[in-house]
Amino acid sequence: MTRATAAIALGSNLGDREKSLRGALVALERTPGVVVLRRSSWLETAPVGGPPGQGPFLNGAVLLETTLDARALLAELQRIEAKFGRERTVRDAPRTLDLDLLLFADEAIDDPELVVPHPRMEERVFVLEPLAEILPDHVLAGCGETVVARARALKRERMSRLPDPASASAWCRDVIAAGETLGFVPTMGALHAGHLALVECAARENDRVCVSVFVNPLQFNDPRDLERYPRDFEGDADQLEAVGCSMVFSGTLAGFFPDELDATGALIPERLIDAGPAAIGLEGAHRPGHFDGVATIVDRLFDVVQPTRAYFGQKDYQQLQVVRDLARRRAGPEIIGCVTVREDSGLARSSRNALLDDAGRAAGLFLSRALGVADAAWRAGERDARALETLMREVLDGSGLELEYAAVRAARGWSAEAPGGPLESAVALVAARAASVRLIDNHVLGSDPSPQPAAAATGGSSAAS
Ligand code: PH2
Ligand code: MG
Ligand code: MG
Repeated sequence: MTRATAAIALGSNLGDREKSLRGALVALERTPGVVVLRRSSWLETAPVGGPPGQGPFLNGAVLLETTLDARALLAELQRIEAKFGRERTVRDAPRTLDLDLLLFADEAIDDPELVVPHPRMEERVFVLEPLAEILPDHVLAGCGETVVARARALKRERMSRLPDPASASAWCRDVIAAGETLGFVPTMGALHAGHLALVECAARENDRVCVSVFVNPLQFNDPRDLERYPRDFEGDADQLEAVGCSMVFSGTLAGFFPDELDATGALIPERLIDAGPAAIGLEGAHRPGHFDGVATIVDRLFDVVQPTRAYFGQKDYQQLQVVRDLARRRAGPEIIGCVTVREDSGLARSSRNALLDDAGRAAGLFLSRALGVADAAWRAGERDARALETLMREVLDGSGLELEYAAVRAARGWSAEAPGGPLESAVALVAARAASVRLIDNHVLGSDPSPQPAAAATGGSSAAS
């Protein structure tokens, strides 16, 4: 006798729904020629289609083995539906019990009264989500995806693309009012793997994720740098949608600061926020006003989004300290610093890397290499800041880079001041120009992963060859 495996969808949105589904399961188990192999949990789902005003469904799926053929099994399903008071009146009207044959062995049937595989199952989350529990790896004939993958893709919401802070603010308010947590990743666009890692982290830790894309003129010292900063909003948005972002928004300076611009369209100076002591020295010294511009826009973005948590890359180490101080002063949000994402070469991911030519890219590798040398010395016991800085400078000399600083600071209790005595925790920070492209990088000494790629860690001269 041939045995076929079949998958059945169960649904109910009338009467005692759970009793009907459980009863259907028992009736299936008692049907001669049918053995129930697996059942899903029952999932509450909103009604799709059908007359307005009907209540939510309880849906499930069952996998069974049968010696019946497909038509005989269908007749049994209809007998069980009738037993549980199913009436066939209006199409898709509320029903005490609906049993649909989804799959029958690998048969394709196209009769007036029976179509298998079920013709709409690949579009229906209320079918695929329970089915994913019992047949996750089954490949769907229409789309070629597995049941799990297809269910996940259908559940993923369309990402909202909003043009201004006002509409973003309304969207975020609805999310928070619904009791959901909201993760926020502020960016200047030109997104790379580093940004996407922040979004993925935010998506794991929050119900929803919102990203801003705004090239903030307040934080640029050099108008030429602002001018040529890479911009591609639609390209950025497509990447964000693929990693589970719920909403992306952009804006203009006037949109973020209505009524706070002067006649030339610049922000009135008294509106700038003082970034505080964390901004003194290093980046702050080389980019006057930069961190005030960062603090001002981040403070405004936090007002717009009101996030539960906000995510920043550790690549901008000093910025992370500035933002932590800002969030402390404002009493929120929670700030999460995420590990720097590097290319295989060791080069820290940055939007500005796109501006590097081949020579600049080769020179840029010396930054992570210098950090790697400091890291190795730290692991070997060196605790003197000066000595560590000297080691980094030796690597960077002759790199072709125009060095701005190679500094070691205490990692706990950040201060841009050079430390006095031996260090208990340390972060090494470097900034340099490759031709006109300014690059920065840093590493908390002794932390993993090391900034040096495995190949470069062995020999010191690989860069010159
Ligand atoms: N069944 C339908 C139409 N709409 N919606 C949900 N959530 N669950 C169902 O089982 C269902 C539906 C037609 O069979
Ligand atoms: Mg049906
Ligand atoms: Mg149905």
